[in-house]
Amino acid sequence: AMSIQVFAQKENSNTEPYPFGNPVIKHMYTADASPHVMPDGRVWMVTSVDLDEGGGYSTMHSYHTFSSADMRNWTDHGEVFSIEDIAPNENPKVDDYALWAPDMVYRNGKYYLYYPVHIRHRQDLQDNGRPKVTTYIAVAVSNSPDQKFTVLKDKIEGTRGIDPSIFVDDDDEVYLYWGSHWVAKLKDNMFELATEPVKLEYGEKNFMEAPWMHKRKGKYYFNYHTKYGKPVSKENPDNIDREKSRLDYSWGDSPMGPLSYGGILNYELGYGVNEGPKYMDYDYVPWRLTQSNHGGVVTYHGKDYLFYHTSALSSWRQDCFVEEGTWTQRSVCVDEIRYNEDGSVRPVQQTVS
Ligand code: FUB
Repeated sequence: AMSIQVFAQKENSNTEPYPFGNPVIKHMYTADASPHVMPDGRVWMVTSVDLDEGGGYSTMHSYHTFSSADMRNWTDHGEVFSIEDIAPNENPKVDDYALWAPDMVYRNGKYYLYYPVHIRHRQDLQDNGRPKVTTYIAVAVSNSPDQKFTVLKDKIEGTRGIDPSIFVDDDDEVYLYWGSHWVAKLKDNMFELATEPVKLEYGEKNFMEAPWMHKRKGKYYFNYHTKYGKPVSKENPDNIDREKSRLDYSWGDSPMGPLSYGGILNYELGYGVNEGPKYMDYDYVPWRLTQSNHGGVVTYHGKDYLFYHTSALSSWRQDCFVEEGTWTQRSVCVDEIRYNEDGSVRPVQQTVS
């Protein structure tokens, strides 16, 4: 059985001791968790799947769903969708399909799985010699979140980009977010835009990907993966990217903006905000490098939980920390979000336990 070594932390902005057992999924690699409370009263998440052996983003070919009633113990409901479901007859020598960050929501008796279609056209090259890439959002449907989904609409017209996420407001309006902070309302049929897409104004210029909206006490919180940081190179292992896995948030009074910048939502394991090493002895923390992140927030029994991912598990297993494999051998983690009196967010430090 796999287990993760525990490194004691001196202090932490989250709950103590770490109640979630991060990463929460240890028998396989998962990323891009999208959590929602479903009618059975459990939290369900759909996740991307990274291969055991890694291999890069083009090897992401399926989604799993998981459910939990305590955020720590998760049931794996297995594969609910795969590349076979969208491109059964494709000749892989022509196009490469990949399944990146999805979302799954319940609506009017059915479950809807939003996924980005990501196609690399091997024979249609850009000027730089690399294959052209096409991306857009599509949706599949199922009667149950642990059953196979079938394609409902193979392209949602008006979308271009990756990372779809759904937010249902208290007035029952449904919003789809995707790509570079695009947002539009969805029609009742869940596969057509009801409004023209708009670029959400969020008060900063550090958006990279992974838009997600949640609401608390009438305020809208929009979180995203930032583009701060430098690349890590094998040749220069000291050139460590301190903020590659950082999530920020912006907030305001409308799900379509405008919003203003709020601050950091999630920062890398072991780092204090803007202060460099703080809690740990870095000679002994091999998993500090997380090459990506992707946030999802769910409110459950009155508390808000942030889902994110790290490379803690794969780094530990490989006993290495500048290994490209870990870029796509990621693991979903959960921590509670705490707020200040004025509603601003206390940054959540990534944990492992
Ligand atoms: O997991 C594949 C891609 O990496 C996602 O779509 C992005 O958000 C990033 O997590």
